[in-house]
Amino acid sequence: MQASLLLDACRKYGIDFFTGVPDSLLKGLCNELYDRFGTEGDTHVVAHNEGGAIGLCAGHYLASGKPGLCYMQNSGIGNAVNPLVSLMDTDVYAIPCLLVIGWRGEPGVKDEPQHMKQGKITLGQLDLMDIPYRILSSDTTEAGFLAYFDELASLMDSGKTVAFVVRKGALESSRKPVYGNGYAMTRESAVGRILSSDDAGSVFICTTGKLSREVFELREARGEDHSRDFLTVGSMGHASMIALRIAVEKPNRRVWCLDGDGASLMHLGALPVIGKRAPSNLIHVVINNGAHETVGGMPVCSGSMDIASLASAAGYTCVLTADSESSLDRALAEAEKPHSGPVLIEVRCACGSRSDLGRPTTTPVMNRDALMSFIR
Ligand SMILES: Cc1ncc(C[n+]2csc(CCOP(=O)(O)OP(=O)(O)O)c2C)c(N)n1
Repeated sequence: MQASLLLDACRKYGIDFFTGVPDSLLKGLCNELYDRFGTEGDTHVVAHNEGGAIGLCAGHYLASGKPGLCYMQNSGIGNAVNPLVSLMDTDVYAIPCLLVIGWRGEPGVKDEPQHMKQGKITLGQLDLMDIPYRILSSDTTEAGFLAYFDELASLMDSGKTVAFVVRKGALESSRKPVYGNGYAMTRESAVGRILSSDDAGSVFICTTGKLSREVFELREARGEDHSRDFLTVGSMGHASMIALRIAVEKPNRRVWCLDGDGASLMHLGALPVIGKRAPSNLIHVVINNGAHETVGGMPVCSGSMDIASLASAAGYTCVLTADSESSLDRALAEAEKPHSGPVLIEVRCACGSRSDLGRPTTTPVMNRDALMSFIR
C-alpha cells in the first residue's frame, strides 16, 4: 500500500507530528515524510534515537492533546522500551502514540544475522509491553488498512500507544527525494584511505551499516583477510564503546573506531566516557555524511552538528577535520603521531554508496573469533 494512505489517515485522525529513526523497510514512509515536510520544520523531526522520539511524542501530546507518529526499525524497540513502559503506558501517564515499526528478520523471511533474533521477538515484545498492533503486508488492501487504523485509533482515544508492524514491501511511495550534501569524497574512498594509512597491528571497530560492508569489500579487493576488523553489524551507536574497552585492555595496539554520524549521535554520551578514560591508542573517526545513508539517506542533524567541538569539549586530546582526500591524508598523518589521549577525526563525506555493494560473507561468530585470535 502507499505510505500516503497512512499519512492521510493520520491527518484525518489529527496526527500532525512525525518523528523517528529511519529504516530501510520504511523507506516509502520516510521518503513521503521528507518530501512533504522536510526535516527542518516542526512537523517532522529525525530523532537521535528511538527513545528520544518517544519523548518527543510525549511532549507533543502534553502540549497539543494530539498523539504523534513514531517510526522505527524493530532494532530500535530496545532504545524505546523504557519510555514506552515508564512514560507512555496506561499504568503511568497514559500517553497515546502511533508506532510504525519495520519488521526486519521476520521469521521465514531471509535477512541478515543481526536481524534474526530481533525479528523473532518483535511481536512478543509488543505483547509484553501491552501495545496492541496490526500487521501491514504487501497485500493489505486500502479498506483493510482503514479498518485497522480505526481500531487502533479508538485505542489511542483511550490513552493507549499502539503500533503498525510493517512487513517488507508493505509501505511504498512514488516520491523519490534526492538526499545529498555538497561534499565530493565518498565514504568508501575515505575508508579505503584510512585502512591504507595504518600499520598491520591495528584493529578497526566499524559501525553498523554500509561502512562495515565497504570495509569488508575493500579487504576482499586487496586480498587481505578480515581478522583486524570487527563489523558491529547490529547495535547501532555502540562501536565506540567496544573500541574504548579494547583500547584500554590492549594499550600497545592502536584501535580505530570507524563510526557514522547517525550512529555516534544515537549514543553521544560515549564521547565524554572516552574523553575521561582518555586512551592514547584510540583514533575515533566519524564519517559525517549528514544522513542515515545506509537506510535511504534521510538527513540527521549531524549535518549541522560540530562533532569536532563536541569531542574537544568531551576531553579528546586531538581533534581533526577533513572534507577531501588531501585533507584526510593530512589528518591521518597528524592522528598517527604520538598523542597523550584519544584522537577524533571528523570526515565530511558525500551521501551515497555503490549500488552493487555486497554484504559480509563470514558470520558474526567467525568475525569475533578471527578478531580475538588476532588481538591475542
Ligand atoms: C537502534 C537502531 N535503529 C535503527 C537502525 C537502522 N539503521 C541501520 S544503519 C542506519 C543508519 C546509520 O547512519 P550513520 O551512522 O550516519 O551511517 P551511514 O549509513 O550514513 O553511513 C540505521 C538508522 C538500527 N540498525 N538500529
